[in-house]
Amino acid sequence: MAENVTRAADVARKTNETDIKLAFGIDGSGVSKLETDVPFLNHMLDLFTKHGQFDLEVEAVGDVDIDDHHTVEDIGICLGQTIREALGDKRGIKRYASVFVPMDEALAQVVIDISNRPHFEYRAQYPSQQVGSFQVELVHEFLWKLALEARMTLHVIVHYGTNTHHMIEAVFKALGRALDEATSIDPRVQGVPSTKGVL
Ligand SMILES: [Mn+2]
Repeated sequence: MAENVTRAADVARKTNETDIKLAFGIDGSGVSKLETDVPFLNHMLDLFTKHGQFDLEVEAVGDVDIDDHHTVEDIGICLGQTIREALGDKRGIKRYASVFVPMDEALAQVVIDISNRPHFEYRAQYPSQQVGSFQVELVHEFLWKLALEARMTLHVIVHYGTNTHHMIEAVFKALGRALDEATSIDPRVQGVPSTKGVL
């Protein structure tokens, strides 16, 4: 990998619905600073950051008086944008990763290809549609926008589980570990890992 390059990016995004500042570092130390009005998302982003050994700072104000939808969606957009920007020309990265993570009775799998082709597949059946005040359908919204903006192929499968909180937690831990592996530098990789020569 390019010598002494810090793979990090930040973004500020303001709309009529949300106002978000987000900073993401790939080669971090697992530390997050999260100020959003969606506590369950804070919990998930904290796990993602810790298990991916990233750095993540989020300051988000949104129209949560309506519901959490716009805030969750727009944080997904911002995180995806910073992942893409931080990766730069993707020189030397492993590109692929497939990671299983259990959380007690739940098992999640996340498969990533940092492909420059946005694609999202999601197989998950949760026993409940609400965790605390958080709408479970927003997990789909977050992950899909993340994959779209990071321009990666993302497959998320929750194989089984009985506790919805555990199941989603396993997804975010697996996402952290998979993204960490796919973005990691393999010294054997010369240039960009594609027979096309570009990603
Ligand atoms: Mn938890």
